[in-house]
Amino acid sequence: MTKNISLIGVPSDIGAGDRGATMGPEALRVAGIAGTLTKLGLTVKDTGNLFGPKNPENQAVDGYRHLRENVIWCKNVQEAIFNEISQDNLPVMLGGDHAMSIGSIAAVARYCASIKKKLCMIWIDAHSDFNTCETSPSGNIHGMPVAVAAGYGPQELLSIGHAVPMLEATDIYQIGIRSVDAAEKQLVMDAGIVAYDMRCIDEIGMREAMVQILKDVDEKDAYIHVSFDVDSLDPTIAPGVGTTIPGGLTYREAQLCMEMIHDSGRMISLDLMEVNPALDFQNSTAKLAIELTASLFGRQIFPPHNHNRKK
Ligand SMILES: [Mn+2]
Repeated sequence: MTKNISLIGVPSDIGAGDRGATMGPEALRVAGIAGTLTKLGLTVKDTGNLFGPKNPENQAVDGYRHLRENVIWCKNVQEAIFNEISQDNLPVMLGGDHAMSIGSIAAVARYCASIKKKLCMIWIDAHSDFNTCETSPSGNIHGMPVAVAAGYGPQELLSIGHAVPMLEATDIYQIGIRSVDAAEKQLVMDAGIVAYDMRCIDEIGMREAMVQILKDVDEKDAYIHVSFDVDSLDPTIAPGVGTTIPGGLTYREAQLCMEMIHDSGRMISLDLMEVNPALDFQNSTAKLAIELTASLFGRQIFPPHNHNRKK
């Protein structure tokens, strides 16, 4: 893994139902993301914020809210992230609503195609984000990015990628899922997404879930794009999101997930999404997101399995 991190602020709430994720990048900066990663021995460059259309707060048209504006934002994201990853930097997108991941996935998939490397994605979220205009009750595009990545969606969004699909549905691993719209559920299953929902995590535990996912990724010898929606976390520890759903990941479950992804050495890009300071309490959700990001980049209590040291 590269030691050079590029932070890319994407102050958009264009794809969300609630306003306020526009303030997410600044909340993550204020909570100290650059300093935290620097302390781990990484070189951190903050490239500033991208620009895009303002939120017109319109109603959905033909099943999509703000499709034109989303396309402009996601193209900007794609360009910026491709530029960073091509220079061997590890891009960290500071979101911003989760629709912006259409741009980051497009960039990373394009990069992996250019170096002939397989790409898998770990999608940590309360939601599958696998809606289409037919299944979405709201038309909010932040409920659609996984579908678009897997090849389901309007041409305007699909064409942001280098190919359709950007990556195979069977190379997408979801963790923390507990809210899926009725028609969306069928699509997720038909597409072949590997979804570790909350019941599954209850039953087998985060460790076993991650062992299974990372073994699969190992066998594919793939790089990993991590897309982390803070609404995957339980709302009692992460209140600053637009779509709080009870029964989410605990602090330790989330930490273990991140620690194990780090140990795989396969992560090449990261999205930190949906932090909404307007709904937060004393920036606690941004601070928590940074604690988890530190684990993703190698912060450890002790080296793994240090508890065996006396044997
Ligand atoms: Mn999401």
